[in-house]
Amino acid sequence: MGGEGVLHFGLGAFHRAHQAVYTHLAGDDWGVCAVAPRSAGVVEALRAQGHRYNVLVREHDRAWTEPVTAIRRTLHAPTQRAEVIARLADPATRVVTLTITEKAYADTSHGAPVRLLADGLAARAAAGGPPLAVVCCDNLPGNGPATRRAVLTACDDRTAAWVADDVAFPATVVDRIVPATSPADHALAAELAGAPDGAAVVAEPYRMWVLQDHFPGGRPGWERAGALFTDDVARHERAKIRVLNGVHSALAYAGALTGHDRIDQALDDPALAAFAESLAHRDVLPTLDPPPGTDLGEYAATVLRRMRNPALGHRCAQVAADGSLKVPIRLLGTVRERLAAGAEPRWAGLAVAAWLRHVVTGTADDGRPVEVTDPSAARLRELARGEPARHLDALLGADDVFGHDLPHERRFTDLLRADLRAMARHGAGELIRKELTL
Ligand code: CS2
Repeated sequence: MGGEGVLHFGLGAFHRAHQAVYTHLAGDDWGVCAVAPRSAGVVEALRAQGHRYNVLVREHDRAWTEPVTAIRRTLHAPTQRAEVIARLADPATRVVTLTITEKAYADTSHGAPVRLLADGLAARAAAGGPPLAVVCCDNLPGNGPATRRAVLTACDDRTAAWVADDVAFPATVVDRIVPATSPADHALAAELAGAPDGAAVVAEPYRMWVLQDHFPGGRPGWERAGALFTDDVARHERAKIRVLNGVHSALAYAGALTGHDRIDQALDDPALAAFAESLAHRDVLPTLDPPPGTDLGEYAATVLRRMRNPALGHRCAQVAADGSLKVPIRLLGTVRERLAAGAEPRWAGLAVAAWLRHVVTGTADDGRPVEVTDPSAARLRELARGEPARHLDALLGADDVFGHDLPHERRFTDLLRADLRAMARHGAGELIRKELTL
């Protein structure tokens, strides 16, 4: 094959431990040209070692490295914009994958990945290029259509017409826990691989990828690496986003507020573990329709077991980041469906309250500051400035988060009000202990 075939946007750890691994293991001719939208660090590290790097797989006291050679070329978008556009227009590029984070899909400013993609597709359309697939590998619900909408919004009319006919946006679900690589991980990877590796990433052994098989320009044989192709992506997606990501976010906020640095440490706290179990089993699972052959109870148990892996060192602060974008996707779907079923979303509500307390106060139960990274933190704090009794009403007015429906759901707003009041008085830990250790 000429060129690499796959063009990827977002050179973070997740791509290197997920899609690049699948392409590597597919064992065919396909390779990846990976574009870094902002920082040059990983590009430089990869180039310095011929684009070869290791995934350091860690689980409890077991650790090993797996070399990955699927990335064959890297581009740094801020300094190589023309090359990125040319790659998108190149007929040899037949699949585009994206890991650009939830918040990037609404950003069409100059230099943003979606803008780059739209400009590149304009060049491809103008050259009468062959069809291709654009695959969103971020945790967005309905990620195929959502990406299509984002791209079409950024395109001029002529390109939009071409995109509508010639670009496929298959739905996918991605899963692998890939925390930030720590200095200790780098040292261990170097020891196990026998050489320093500036681009090593750390991951759990588990990985999963479900995709809709809609690739008009062809694709790597990812099924040989264990990917599942199905037309029924939606059921897998809901289960993954609501169980894994929903519980992850809940533990990240509750964990940070109660003084835990890492997700596995939060789960070692019996009250927080009971909270995670209740959220999964009592609120989330009743909203799900199991994918064929899946036992959702077992799935939830596996998810919690994976999160207990202490070797990953996954920090609550990392999972907590960008809550204003993650919470609506991960928890509010569960809240809405529980309400529609006439049930009280007790545990999903508590998770939302923990998020609000985290982002608005930035303070743990013991008075210490917690790390808050969220593009909406300042706006939400501004909303919660006035009279304390009015804070929640003001926050519920953030319709990008709560929509126009949830502020009118008394059952939900009463829960939030009571939980926020209890947390302000006694701390999140005390509330969770009281609710879960009866
Ligand atoms: C995590 C995810 O950081 C986060 O928000 O919930 O990155 C999670 O580890 C992955 O989605 C697992 O597939």
